[in-house]
Amino acid sequence: MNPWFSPGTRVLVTGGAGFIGGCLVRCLLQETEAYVFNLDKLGYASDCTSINALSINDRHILLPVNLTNLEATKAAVKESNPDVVMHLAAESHVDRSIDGPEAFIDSNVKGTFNLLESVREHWEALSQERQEHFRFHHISTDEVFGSLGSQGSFSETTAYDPCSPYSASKAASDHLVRAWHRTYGLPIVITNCSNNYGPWQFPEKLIPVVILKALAGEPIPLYGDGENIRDWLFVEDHVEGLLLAVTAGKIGETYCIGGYGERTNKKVVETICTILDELRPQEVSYSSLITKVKDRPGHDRRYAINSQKISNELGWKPRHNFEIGIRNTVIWYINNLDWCEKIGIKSGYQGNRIGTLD
Ligand code: NAD
Ligand code: TDX
Repeated sequence: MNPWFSPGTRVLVTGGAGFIGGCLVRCLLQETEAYVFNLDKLGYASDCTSINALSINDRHILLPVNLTNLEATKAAVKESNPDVVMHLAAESHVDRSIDGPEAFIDSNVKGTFNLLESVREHWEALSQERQEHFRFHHISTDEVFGSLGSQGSFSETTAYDPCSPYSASKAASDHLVRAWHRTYGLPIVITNCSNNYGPWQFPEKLIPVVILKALAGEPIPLYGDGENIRDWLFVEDHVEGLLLAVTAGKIGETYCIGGYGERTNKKVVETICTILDELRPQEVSYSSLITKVKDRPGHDRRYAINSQKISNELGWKPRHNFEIGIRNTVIWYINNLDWCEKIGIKSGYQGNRIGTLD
């Protein structure tokens, strides 16, 4: 681990009760001696089971705060008195953004604005030495760049062209963060990452949906023709990239993080079915459950990331290839069906199709 997170460093993570934030918090607690302040509104996708289960979690301080509340956000920043802010909190599911875009504007745009203003106030009052080491790291997505044709890939210089309310709200938040650097001098770093997968992902995203539908013997929904392409990255590899970017990245710069894992959705779903056929054999292959359903409105065709900048400048590369990562993920879900059931009940989400405009 980079020595920048020296013992006692105060890291404010927003969205640390979510899928990627949770992985980051666990990594910080296990591999550094930093204090981790976890600001999260504890929404439908939040869960701290994985953090609470760690043997070392006394440096984890949960701050149940909604970023849409400016006063509460200011108080949380004051209480955590951070050396580093890693901002992951966001409404994150494209299908939900189609049904209810306002929540995405509130959390992702207004929430980021409130956080930036609270952090700017904090940063301006720091001693010169702490100011010099301070970083605000904004965690974003490749979806801000829109949709690719069959060739090419996104990089740090790709023009923004978001298509969904979710990606438009993330694009807006990227612009705000960059503006707070250019106008007020806030020392920021931005990362834009491709699709993550792994343990503890809320079961509304493609990979857990497929595993759980298959195990329940229910139709596995494949949107449209199933030929849309995503660039899959194991969540721990993303977290390693985040830690490199925040500790060694250049102020004001953007780093794209991708998995070198381009697959059509059809291929991803078939791969999961093949693994399940081996681990939980049934008379008929799970692939017989794959069902083409109505397409997502505004469905981006293809994402792919060129990660050369973070590889060349910071030495990042993913450690898990898709075959290993997806197998471990399927095994994790098989062994944690009780968690899936609990979070389904707690959130009120039972795997029904959303975001069709019907
Ligand atoms: P997630 O939905 O699992 O977790 C997000 C967390 O943020 C939740 O715990 C939620 O309660 C919290 N949150 C949302 N709005 C908030 C608010 N107003 N105030 C406080 N907390 C709030 O999402 P994730 O998949 O872990 O994604 C984390 C971040 O990474 C997001 O910013 C997302 O845009 C970005 N990202 C995700 C992926 C991916 O594939 N999942 C890829 C690239 C980037
Ligand atoms: O049941 C499904 N069937 C299906 O075919 C679901 C849930 C999805 N899909 C398709 C839609 C996408 O082409 O699979 C692909 C992946 O879908 P999601 O898991 O919803 O992810 P995506 O829309 O690509 O966005 C994800 O990656 C970028 C995250 O949700 C975002 O938070 C991140 O920014």
